[in-house]
Amino acid sequence: MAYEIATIPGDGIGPEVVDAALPLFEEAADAAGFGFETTRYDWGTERYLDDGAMMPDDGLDRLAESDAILLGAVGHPEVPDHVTLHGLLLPIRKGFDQGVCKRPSVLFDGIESPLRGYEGGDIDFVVYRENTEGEYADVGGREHRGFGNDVAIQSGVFTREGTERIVRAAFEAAAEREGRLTSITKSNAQAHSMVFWDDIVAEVGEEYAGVEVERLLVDAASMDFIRRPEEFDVVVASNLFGDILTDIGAIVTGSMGLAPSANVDPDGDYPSMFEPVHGSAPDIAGQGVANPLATVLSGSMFFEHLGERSAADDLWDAVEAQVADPDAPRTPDLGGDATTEDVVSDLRKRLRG
Ligand code: GGG
Repeated sequence: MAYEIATIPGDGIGPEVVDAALPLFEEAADAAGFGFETTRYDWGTERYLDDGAMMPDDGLDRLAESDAILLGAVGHPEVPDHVTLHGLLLPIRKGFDQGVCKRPSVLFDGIESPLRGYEGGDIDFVVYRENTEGEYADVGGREHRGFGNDVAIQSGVFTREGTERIVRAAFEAAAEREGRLTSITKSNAQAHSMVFWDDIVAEVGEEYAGVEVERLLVDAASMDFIRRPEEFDVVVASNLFGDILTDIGAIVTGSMGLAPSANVDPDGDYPSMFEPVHGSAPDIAGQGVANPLATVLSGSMFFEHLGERSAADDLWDAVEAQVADPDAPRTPDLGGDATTEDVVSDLRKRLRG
């Protein structure tokens, strides 16, 4: 069996972490007895600056041939972020109906949380983020530009189908994990969309009697991700809230450089996409010190998604063992002075056992 993996290294440190992680994926696949081919798409802001588009018109058609997509990062200091995001990342998430975004936050042994008194294993939750609509819907516009009375309108879009599928995916995950689900909204202020969300959580929840449901407003949740992160198990949130909260989840578990993610089409009609949560980090791009671990863990998530459990576990376990080892190399985001390549060489040895 050979899978076809599309890679989009993208901008900034994206190519560094993707190039670092791919040989490790090969090690894990070899050991598990399967192969994969990669097709690299050099789409991103350099292309935009040359040709005026982040990806070609038939970009999605080309990606559709693959079994999964590995994305590095999107964002460039010379181009506004809404241009780069809407030119590459969001069209893939929306065009491939990747409505379920999974973002685990795990405090590994050996990693120091900025929160006092937390040790490895104390924090372990996963955020289910709605991923194709909500506050990220491209609905709105600007009028009267150039006049003093200009106006901007941006609407959120919450469909029953989109909300139900993320809520159901989160309930399923909670039923398999610790049986606790936290739904995060701002229903007190957004009395249409977010009360609709609450209604759907209540409806779907009737099918999951064993799952205990907690509801939090996003302001309280932001506080509680810091005050009591150990109490969360599965969290479900809208697109924007999920994006913001997972940065908090990443930092309380040590670093953005350790946070992986999966953008999944639950129906399997299109390839799902896997990416580190971090962005392009232009401040450290080109220095060879980007932390590749979030990308390696994202690779573990895509192997798991493809049903290759052994390769997925090998990658995850190798990262866990590395960060638990006080003598192992660490990149500067984890307090060390190692390079990306140092981390990869060490992981390669661990994968070879
Ligand atoms: N690793 C992908 C990346 O560059 N993410 C940066 C970002 O701003 N993403 C926005 C989002 O996930 O909604």
